[in-house]
Amino acid sequence: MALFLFLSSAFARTVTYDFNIGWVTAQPDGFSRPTIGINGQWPIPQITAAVGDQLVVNVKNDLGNQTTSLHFHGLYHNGTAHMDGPVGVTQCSIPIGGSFVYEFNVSSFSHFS
Ligand SMILES: [Cu+2]
Repeated sequence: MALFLFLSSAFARTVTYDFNIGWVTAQPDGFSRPTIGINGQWPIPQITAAVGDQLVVNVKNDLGNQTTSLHFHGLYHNGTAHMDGPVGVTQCSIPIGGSFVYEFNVSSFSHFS
């Protein structure tokens, strides 16, 4: 699951989110179906942080039938590659019922696509 991170300008701070990843019923393509959501929502909640902030995302895998992770696509992770999220690349998947804490300093975008 890739997250969109919206950056704003502010003094550096710690920004914390609690994300329970679980199934919701949604219509991502116009047809109602089981969809992976966060905190019972789809579209998933937005993360708002500023460059220089410390981002903490407490993730719980409540999917019940599959593993997961969060991937912070497009952000630099100099020194925190283990927090970037792609399964099998920088971390093992979060097991069913398991938790993982993502924590890193938000730097500028490398790209956004
Ligand atoms: Cu990516």
